[in-house]
Amino acid sequence: MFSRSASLLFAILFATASFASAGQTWNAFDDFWSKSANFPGPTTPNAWSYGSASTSQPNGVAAFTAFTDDNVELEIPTGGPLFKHANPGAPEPCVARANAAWYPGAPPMPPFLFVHPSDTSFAVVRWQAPEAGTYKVKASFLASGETGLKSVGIVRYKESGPPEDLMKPALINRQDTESGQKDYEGSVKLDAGEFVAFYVGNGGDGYAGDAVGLDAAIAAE
Ligand SMILES: [Ca+2]
Repeated sequence: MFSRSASLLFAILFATASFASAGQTWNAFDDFWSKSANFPGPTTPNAWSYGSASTSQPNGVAAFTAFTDDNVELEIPTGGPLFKHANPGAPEPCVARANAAWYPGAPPMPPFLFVHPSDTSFAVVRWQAPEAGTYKVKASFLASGETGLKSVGIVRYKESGPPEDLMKPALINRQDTESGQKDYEGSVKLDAGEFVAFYVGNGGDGYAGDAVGLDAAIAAE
């Protein structure tokens, strides 16, 4: 039987390991980092990153620019309006951590990240494979239902290498929708350092009603 301290040490070693063990999971909501000193911190540091990409790219990932702290929010205030901005005047695009209680009628579980693009950029939540392997990717995009189209999609890609190797077939090609939920579940073989990017755009109809909830988790198989 582990002592409490031994269990804690094991947990720390497991959390900081740079290799992927079968069954290891990465959850975008649980691992969300924040500028807030009160936030307990991600369970797997640096696994996820948050940023923007130009809408001139077909799948919105080729020119990823990491967000500054101003573009991430720790928590959406409970009881806030339905999928409105994290804070009035908050920078966009942005990503925030939202509670299920955030809006009326929200599914009780799981919690979602609030993902909001700008008029000119996708908002991107991405995860980088620590080593080559097969990973199970499970994600749901929940469109806000506000009037106006939004784009959602999932791509896998590399940031450098031969052009034909940079963008692999998308897990979900860009889809423009006004409401409803889009789910994905599948296993993908990834090279070390390859990204799986979940993105939200403005749907091609400009800036209106573009907020989307994202639940994303990845597990090593
Ligand atoms: Ca729109």
